[in-house]
Amino acid sequence: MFDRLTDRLDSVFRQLRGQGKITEKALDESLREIRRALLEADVNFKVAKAFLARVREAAVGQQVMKSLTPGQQVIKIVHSELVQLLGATAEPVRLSPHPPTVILLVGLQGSGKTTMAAKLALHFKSQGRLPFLVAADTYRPAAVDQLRTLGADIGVPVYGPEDAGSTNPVDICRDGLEKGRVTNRSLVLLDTAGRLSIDEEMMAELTQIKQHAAPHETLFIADAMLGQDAVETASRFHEQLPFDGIVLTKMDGDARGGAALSVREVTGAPIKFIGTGEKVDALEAFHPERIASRILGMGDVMSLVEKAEAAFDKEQAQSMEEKLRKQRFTFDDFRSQLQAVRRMGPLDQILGMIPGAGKALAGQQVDESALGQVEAIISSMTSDERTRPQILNGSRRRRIAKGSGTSVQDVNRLVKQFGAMQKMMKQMSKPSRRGRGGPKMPSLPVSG
Ligand SMILES: Nc1nc2c(ncn2[C@@H]2O[C@H](COP(=O)(O)OP(=O)(O)OP(=O)(O)O)[C@@H](O)[C@H]2O)c(=O)[nH]1
Ligand SMILES: [Mg+2]
Repeated sequence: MFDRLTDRLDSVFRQLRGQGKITEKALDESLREIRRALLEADVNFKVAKAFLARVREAAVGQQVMKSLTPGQQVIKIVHSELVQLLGATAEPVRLSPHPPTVILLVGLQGSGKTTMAAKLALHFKSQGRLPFLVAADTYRPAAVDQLRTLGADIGVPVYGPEDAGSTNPVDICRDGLEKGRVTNRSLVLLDTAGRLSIDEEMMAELTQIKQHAAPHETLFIADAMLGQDAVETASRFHEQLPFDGIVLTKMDGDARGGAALSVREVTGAPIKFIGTGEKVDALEAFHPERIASRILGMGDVMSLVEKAEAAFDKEQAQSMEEKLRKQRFTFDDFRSQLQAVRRMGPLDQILGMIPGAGKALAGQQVDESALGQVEAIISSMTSDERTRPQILNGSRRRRIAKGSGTSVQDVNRLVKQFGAMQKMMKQMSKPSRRGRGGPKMPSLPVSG
């Protein structure tokens, strides 16, 4: 997502960076280029225009900061205006102090409501909450089964009518909410039926559900691949049935990102989450600052850090760092890091967030099962072997291979790789070397 826009802006900025002094003419030339890049990214015309007016005003009125070149200042302004455009600060779903929090999902047919209901359920479940899914889609015969299957996959209970055809959605929501309450669920997600376009029947149905279920949050689910059409629909929908937030799905298929860049300004409603794939864990909380940095090519370091923090506990991370510095990294440490990395989610997604890594790894398969093998080998070692790998002679290696269901070659390879890794870590812990061959990061924009 945003790939093309990032490339275009990058070339504008490269020119700007090189200039010691910027004339108004040069500034306008750059702004024209940025405008073209935005329109190419399918950003709403009015939104692009207003955005550039704000950038221009800020740039012209700006005092010359000694620490920054004029080009860098413009980049910084574009970054902070981009953050504003995307909503300034992250607005998470507000959870009710009196559970269950009720969340209503609405949107057009095929926008990804049912998938998103499951994604959100998994998201909240992993935060230790007790989600409950309610299938209030009586429009499509298989809708209830679809949600049941997803619920079973993620281990979240689902309420649905026995006979969807003859039950009305308002009653389903009422019964589902009741079921959620008596079973002490802390969060109830109501999945509703979509239509091909905004029609009276759907709006009447949703308005009724909203009145009766009194949700704490109503989320509008929009397919980002539809670009400006999605923005237009969101805006019309919002006028008839006000919602609290927007969730953009299929961001993985939207290389341009126009919907994400326009929908906040057009509707006034915040984007709360984005869906980035068909799988139930392909969900990201929406952070304007991070998305802006991602668009400007800085990679989504913050999202990565957050995922890592959720997976590693802080103390563990600190003691690991200590060990790295003292070069006492063992197979035990290796194994627990491996486990933590796997908790972060699918590997290819994690790698995609590292600046520069996305492109470098494009098209390469990341083999998750190999990690399982590595874990098995390490688990077959004695604790002495894990702390002092140098004692791993031939007969020990044969025993380990047998115990882990692998071959001696597999064990040899791992021991060799581990040795190489220790060496690399030794180098990384020397500050003078850090970052030399690492991902390139522009010196600007700075945060704030
Ligand atoms: N690539 C991609 N596909 C998605 C994403 N979210 C949903 N989909 C796919 O989009 C299709 C429609 O998703 P659903 O969740 O069934 O959409 P819905 O809004 O519930 O559809 P109706 O109930 O018919 O209105 C499915 O094939 C999903 O797998 C996403 O973030 N990325
Ligand atoms: Mg559905």
